[in-house]
Amino acid sequence: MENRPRVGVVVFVLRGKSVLLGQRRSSIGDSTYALPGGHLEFGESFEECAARELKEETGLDIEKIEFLTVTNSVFLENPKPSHYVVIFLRAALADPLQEPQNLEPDKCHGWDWYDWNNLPQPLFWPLEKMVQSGFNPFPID
Ligand code: 8DG
Ligand code: MG
Ligand code: MG
Repeated sequence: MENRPRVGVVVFVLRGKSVLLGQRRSSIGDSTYALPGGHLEFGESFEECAARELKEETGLDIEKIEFLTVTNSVFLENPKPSHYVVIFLRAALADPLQEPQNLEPDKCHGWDWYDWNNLPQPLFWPLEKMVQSGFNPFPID
């Protein structure tokens, strides 16, 4: 396949002061903690993509999906370099009591909630970069 930038859509699922993260199993960012998400499909809105990827990866249902920011990242660490424009959204659980399942165990070691002020290490580097820059996905109240 021709090497062109692809579009990723990822979502901060917010629950109280926590966010949902999973430890990746991938040639990109292997074993680092990252947000749920994946590739934008033809004809999809960002919100549809976030809800679909989250459902496929964790079984969770979300609502109040909102745009936060966009990044432009080149990944040189795997054998074939890749380049992603990534849309970051946030959302709330449709049912606050619903717990994530690891529905793609070949791609993730497991999902869990992590306090924003006590995030696990190592974070996937694009996420680490955002945190280091002071980015915060929570609404100001
Ligand atoms: P799909 O086949 O299900 O569509 O894709 P996926 O296997 O779920 O893709 P992914 O790797 O989870 O996400 C696509 C790309 O988005 C990933 O390779 C790099 C980029 N990306 C970031 N930050 C994050 C993040 O925090 N989480 C995820 N999942 N991807 C991210 O730049
Ligand atoms: Mg996926
Ligand atoms: Mg994914």
